Amino acid sequence: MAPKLVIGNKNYSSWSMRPWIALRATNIAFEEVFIPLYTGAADKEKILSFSRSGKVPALVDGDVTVWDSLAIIEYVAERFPEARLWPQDRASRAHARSISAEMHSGFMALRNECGMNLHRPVKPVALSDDARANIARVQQIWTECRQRYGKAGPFLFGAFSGADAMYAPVVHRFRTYAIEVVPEAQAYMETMTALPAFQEWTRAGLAETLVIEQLETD
Ligand SMILES: N[C@@H](CCC(=O)N[C@@H](CS)C(=O)NCC(=O)O)C(=O)O
Repeated sequence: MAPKLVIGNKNYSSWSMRPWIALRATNIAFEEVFIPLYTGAADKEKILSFSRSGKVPALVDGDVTVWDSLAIIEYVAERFPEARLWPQDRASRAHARSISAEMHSGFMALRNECGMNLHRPVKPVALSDDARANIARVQQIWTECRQRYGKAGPFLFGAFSGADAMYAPVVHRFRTYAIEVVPEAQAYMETMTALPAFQEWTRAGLAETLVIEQLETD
């Protein structure tokens, strides 16, 4: 039986987007379970019925439940090795895991000030120094990856990997908040934007009509 991926609203849920893109871009069959976020106790109970963390995403694969985006990507990489979600070379794999963990545990200012919201009209926002530093660091990560692995393909490590999935929502954030980026970052954003899985998520997010007031930003 195909695993179930429990996700929130595609317009807003950047954590849901990461494992969803990892699965879809590598053609792994899965069933999607959508639970709207921040709608009240009933939907929260539904999330809790899948994951006691009370958060999405969660992946249910038979009697195994994995929650938290990066843990899901790691599980999927192990469960479906043919998907090659991490680079084959050990050093490159260590690099991919490092930048994925860095994304998972950091970039708080960018996250807080530029929340993912696909519907938001494209326009700049006043940013704190911390958010600017986060933006510079993301571009440094992307540029370094492209310089080191660019010959092998257009993604961060040449072929699509879990690291691209972890940074996918940032591509939306940079676009929506009209962040000026260096040419290497621009080229990488174009690669991600052209990825069919990225486009499918985006179309579905834009088709959603549910507005979550607390996630709406200027
Ligand atoms: N560290 C978690 C973060 C998960 C998270 O914060 N999910 C948000 C949606 S993007 C959520 O479930 N919020 C619902 C709630 O807190 O009730 C991960 O990587 O998956």
